[in-house]
Amino acid sequence: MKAGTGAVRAAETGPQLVGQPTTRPRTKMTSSEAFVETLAAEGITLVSGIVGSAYMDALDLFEPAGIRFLPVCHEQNAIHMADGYARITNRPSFAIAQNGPGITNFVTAVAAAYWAHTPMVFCTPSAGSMGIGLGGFQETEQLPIFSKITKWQVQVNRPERMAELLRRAFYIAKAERGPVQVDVPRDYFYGEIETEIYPSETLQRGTGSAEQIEEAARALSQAKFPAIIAGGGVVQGDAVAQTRALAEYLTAPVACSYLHNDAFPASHELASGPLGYQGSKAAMQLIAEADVVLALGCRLGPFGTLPQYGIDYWPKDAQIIQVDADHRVLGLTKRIAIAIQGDAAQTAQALLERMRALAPGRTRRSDVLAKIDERRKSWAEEIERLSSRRGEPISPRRALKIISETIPKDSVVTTDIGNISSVANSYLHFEEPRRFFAAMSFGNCGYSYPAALGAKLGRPDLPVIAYVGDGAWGMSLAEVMTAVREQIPVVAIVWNNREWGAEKRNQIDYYGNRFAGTNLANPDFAAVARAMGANAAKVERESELADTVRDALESGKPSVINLVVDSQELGEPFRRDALKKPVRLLDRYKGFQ
Ligand SMILES: Cc1ncc(C[n+]2csc(CCOP(=O)(O)OP(=O)(O)O)c2C)c(N)n1
Ligand SMILES: [Mg+2]
Repeated sequence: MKAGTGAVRAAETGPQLVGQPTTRPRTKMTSSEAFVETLAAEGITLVSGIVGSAYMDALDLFEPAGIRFLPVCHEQNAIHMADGYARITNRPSFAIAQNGPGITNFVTAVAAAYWAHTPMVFCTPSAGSMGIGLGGFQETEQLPIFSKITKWQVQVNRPERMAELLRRAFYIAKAERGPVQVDVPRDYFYGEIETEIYPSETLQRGTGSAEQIEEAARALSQAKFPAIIAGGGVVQGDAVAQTRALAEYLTAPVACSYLHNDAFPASHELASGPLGYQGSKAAMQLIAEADVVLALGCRLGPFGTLPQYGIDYWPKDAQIIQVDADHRVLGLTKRIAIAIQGDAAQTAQALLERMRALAPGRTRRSDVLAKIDERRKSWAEEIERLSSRRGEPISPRRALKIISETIPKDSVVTTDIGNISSVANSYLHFEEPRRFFAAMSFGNCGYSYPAALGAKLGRPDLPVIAYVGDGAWGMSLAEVMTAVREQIPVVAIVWNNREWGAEKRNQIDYYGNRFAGTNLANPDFAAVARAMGANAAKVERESELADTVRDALESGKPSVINLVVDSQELGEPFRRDALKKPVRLLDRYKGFQ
């Protein structure tokens, strides 16, 4: 092994310029060696994918370079796994597959990672440079496919540039937080080159201008009822402490943006819960009253700020201060009074310092604390009432409540797209950031299990639980074989309501109970999982649920719980905003109103 490689394999805080493996000055090596050396220099110790001849020369060097190759059953899941891994470690991850079909299998998951702002680099080996355009075997143009779902794309146009372009990809994945594609004509994994190996830089972001901080600090200080929305940027930017200090200074309620329930400690007296679908009514009521809203590390996504429970809570007359690392999301969906491109932690800190200078002796506002407490209690009581129905089959809400009370406080939960996974938003509370990984706004079924596998690989010390609907489970269950082979002890809870429930709800509300394509006929998922070598149980009675979940977590084995729930208790349609009552003009469809 070369001097320097093998050091700092599992960097905790992301690639650093000091202490990482480097090979300087320019040294003779093969381009496959440059490839794995660059990955090692970036702190990559795990690569997910499916084996393929296209990159076999580099693959052969993964192990000696200190990289674990994690083979999956479908390439989509390699990217979801990399997504979960990057989100939990807060470091960029890496995936690779065979040119052509292996790469097109990546697409859905890359789109999901793009909208989840997940930093990752994925390598797409492509047709050999002398065969491009001939349609020889496993060829398709691989750059246009990903052009709208990547932060940057590059094709290694000469083997000599392997290290340089791969390093650049990592820089952009971190700086712009999203997937970056490195396409490598497969013959460029071969050949002797001279190159240097060193890690990419990590961008440090600031706080916007001094004038903006002054203006925002004044607006917040003078507000009658300031409120804060903590978004994904608070999680990714390690800004919880600064957000909390700012909120405490202001006595401002803090809502988490949609599916970022881990952006603020749920037990804190100022926490009001998550916004968005099946979010907290308390959070919505409190935001509705605000005259100044600080949206911190938050793009104010349109779906996450839609009216819910019939409450159009967005405060239209409030002054909105939006802070985000990505200038492109500023003012995108809402009218903003002060738009700051900045790091969430540093900006929160700067705002607090400036406000303290303006008004050092600000007192805690007991009226606000009492209001938050009252709203939170009333929402908690409503959830309690909604979750009170006992009997078999178990009601999904009852099960959601029992499970959330059973799993250890520091658990990581991933959720899928589906009715029950989405209703889970009302039940999942977190004290620490990077504990909740939902499918985010690309909204693809099939996210949560592979993402949970990646999360567990990133933080083996934490319990990791995936919530998956039975429909979505059909897209993911093959990966139980991966979990068993690679010993990844994630607990999957499969919500078995024998239907694609979220879509069925639309048929109930809009399509006269005509259930085209929404009924499922499932095998016993526990028996299937057991046949794959996993620990598994079928749960039909409420009395068995908590113990089964506890046993699965304690087993230390990949586990699948086939949780049979009733199909009556479905939430609001997910997309009431986008559906219309059917209109039929042709006679033969008249009955389908
Ligand atoms: C890849 C993909 N295909 C289809 C959809 C449309 N879709 C949204 S929710 C849903 C139903 C999910 O059913 P299930 O996983 O059983 O969960 P449930 O709603 O029953 O809780 C479907 C099909 C989607 N979001 N993603
Ligand atoms: Mg279902």
